[in-house]
Amino acid sequence: MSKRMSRVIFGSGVLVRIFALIGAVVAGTGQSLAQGKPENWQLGFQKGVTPIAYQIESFHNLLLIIITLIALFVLALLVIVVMRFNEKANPVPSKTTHNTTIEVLWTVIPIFILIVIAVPSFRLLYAQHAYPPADVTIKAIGNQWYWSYEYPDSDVSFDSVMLEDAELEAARKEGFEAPRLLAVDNPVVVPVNKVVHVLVTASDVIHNWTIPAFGSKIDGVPGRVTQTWFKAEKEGVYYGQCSELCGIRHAFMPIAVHVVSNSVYANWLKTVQEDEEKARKVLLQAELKRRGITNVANTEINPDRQQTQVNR
Ligand SMILES: [Cu+2]
Repeated sequence: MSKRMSRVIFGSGVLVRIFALIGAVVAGTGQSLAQGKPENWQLGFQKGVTPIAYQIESFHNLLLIIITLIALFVLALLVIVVMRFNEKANPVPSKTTHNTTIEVLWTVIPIFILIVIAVPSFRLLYAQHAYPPADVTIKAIGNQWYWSYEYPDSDVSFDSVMLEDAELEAARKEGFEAPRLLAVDNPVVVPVNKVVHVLVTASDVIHNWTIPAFGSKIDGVPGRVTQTWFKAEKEGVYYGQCSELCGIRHAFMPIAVHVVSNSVYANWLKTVQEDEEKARKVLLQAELKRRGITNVANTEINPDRQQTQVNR
């Protein structure tokens, strides 16, 4: 690389500015994003809320830096070749064919780069498959085109079907946030800061159980049980979509997970077996409280008087 070129690339702080920009975009999008669902004009990932999601994000950021540096380096070499070795600038080309030093370098340096990538990559892969003991186990069954869930330890099971537009309106009036194409009639409910194992299977074709904010994504295969795990560290409602082409309504079998406090979870688990409507109210109370909403018509109904207070 010529002295002039290297001054242009490294000396003037162009690289520093590029990384500052990338950093700003990554950090900025992370903060402004709605929690648990995609956002218009989103850049980067949904904000993660599990240890695995954090690890995926930092691995992604590392790779982004490495590929940016490599792309800039290759671009610089191309520019040098075009400028210095075109027919006009260099009418009599050199006949050099081998250079041992440079051949060793272009073999050894990529090996080091791959090792730098491999270490966090295998660490992440291991973490995804090293299951901490489960606090809650859920079975998710993919069907054309909705999900069924079972809580094997509590004898709870239900179907989870996407809300159509008319139903969305009703849910919003009730007080739920209910985003289009993501909200379902019966969401999965799990306690915050607890290890949840999800056993996934399917009844007809291959589906895929995915929650981006959890870093969870696993195929549900008929006749087999696959699994994933997550430990959500923040209360909220988290959405995902079936991520395996499974037929005509593939886009309309979303996954919704309510992460709630231990007491709300216990309350929900108790009520959902006897009275689904009451269980919905438990979730509604929790959601309203979390969002700091006080003036919704029917906020007074609740099973054990634990969530009467919706003020922050
Ligand atoms: Cu599917």
